[in-house]
Amino acid sequence: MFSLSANELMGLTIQDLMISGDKVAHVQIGNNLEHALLVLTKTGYTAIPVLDPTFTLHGLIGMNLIMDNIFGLERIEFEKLENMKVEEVMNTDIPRLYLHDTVEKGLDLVVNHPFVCVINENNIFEGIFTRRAILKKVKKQIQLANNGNDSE
Ligand code: 2BA
Repeated sequence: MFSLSANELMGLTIQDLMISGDKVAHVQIGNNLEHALLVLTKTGYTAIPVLDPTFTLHGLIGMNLIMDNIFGLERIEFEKLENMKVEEVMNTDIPRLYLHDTVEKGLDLVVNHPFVCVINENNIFEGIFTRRAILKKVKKQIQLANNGNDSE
């Protein structure tokens, strides 16, 4: 058996574990669905943030939203990819985290969301908090606790 110190983890803030904005793939307001599909396909991510030129966060766009919007009753309406803008289909009802929020709050949100966007008090995008980042940290803590117990 091992004892895992929750204090170590809970003392961290979102800023300590987030992926910074410059490393996050995104699309911009005004981009069409064709461009969004290209970015999603090339990066391999299923959903990414939608920002404007000032880096203000507006929503998320994902493969499922794009596909859902181009399926017509009788055929796939490929022309919509060029004609529709990301802001017409993006999801704006998304959770957000602030840089100084606790990891506990982030953990709560990533139970139901693969990642959560991190913003500052002016709604400017700072990065994302992902399931992977928190799982990596928990794994490290478990290994440390295990090693500690081995040497006792
Ligand atoms: P998904 O794209 O559905 O990816 C699910 C998981 O698959 C990721 O979990 C990661 O472990 C792996 N994965 C997918 N694409 C990858 C890639 N190109 N390189 C490395 N690993 C990849 P998380 O890392 O926890 O990410 C959760 C979600 O956060 C992703 O969901 C994606 O929507 C978003 N995301 C993560 N990193 C991103 C980035 N740099 N830019 C934009 N979005 C990102």
